[in-house]
Amino acid sequence: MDYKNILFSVEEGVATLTFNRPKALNAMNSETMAELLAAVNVCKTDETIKVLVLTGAGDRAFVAGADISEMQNQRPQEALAFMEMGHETLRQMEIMPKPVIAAVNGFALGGGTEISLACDIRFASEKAVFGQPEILIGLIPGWGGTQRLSRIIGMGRAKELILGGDRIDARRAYEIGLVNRIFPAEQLLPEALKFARKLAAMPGFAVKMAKHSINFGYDLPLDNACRLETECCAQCFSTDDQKEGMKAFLEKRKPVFTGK
Ligand code: CO8
Repeated sequence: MDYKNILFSVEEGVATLTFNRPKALNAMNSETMAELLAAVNVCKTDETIKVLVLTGAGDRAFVAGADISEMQNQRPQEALAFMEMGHETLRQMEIMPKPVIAAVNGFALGGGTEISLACDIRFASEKAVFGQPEILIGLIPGWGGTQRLSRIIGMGRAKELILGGDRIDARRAYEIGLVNRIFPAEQLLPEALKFARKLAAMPGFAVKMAKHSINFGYDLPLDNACRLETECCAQCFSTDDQKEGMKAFLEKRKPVFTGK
């Protein structure tokens, strides 16, 4: 697929997807959402891709939300279709059997915060700004914000952000557990890529099982969730990488993983 609104490249097992509509602060229109879904599908099926990193073009924004100019005149059915498309894309990305890192380099508002919430790990630049300002334009979050935000930062804090519509800076986002780490702006992408390369070198099946167990165990009763973990962990014992990892440990050498 030829992309118009994103840049997509792959190096050393790491795919980098850059939202590339800087004049609109990388606002997500339906065309960009379709491109994100297409790129997620490439990441899922291309065996050379081990990790996906998302970031925004320019120095101002990750994604400043869903495109308000596109949404302005939508009728409820059109808005519903746009929302469903966003939900489908973000869920596909969230459950993809490979890690996804958001490198949030500026405004991540509304749909921008929601995209980051569907990533496994959020790194932010000191300039990053998060928020769910939908209430200020007569909406509520429509791409998972009311659900994923409360699961990540807790219900009380999620309600404060969603009902109040305030923006928060990277420091506050870190304090409330919305972002994993903060970096000076120029170090954000290099650090995100460094961490991505580290994950790319991990035993791929174990990475897949860890993500699966966390994602699908989270909403289960504890006994069922622990059973799921047990099954995922047991499956790792069928891989060459498990044998190599344990053998290397006992031989006091670095393991050589093959992804099998
Ligand atoms: N959509 C469309 N265009 C945008 C958006 C956006 N979300 N954000 C910024 N832009 C555009 C501006 O219109 C402007 O364009 P132009 O130069 O042509 O006038 C350009 O980007 C630069 O923006 P500003 O001039 O406003 O720059 P400032 O530095 O003054 O302000 C802000 C930056 C604070 C980021 C400001 O642009 C802003 O508040 N943007 C909107 C943020 C927002 O409300 N986001 C949430 C949108 S709703 C949403 O995401 C819901 C998602 C799921 C629901 C789906 C329902 C169908």
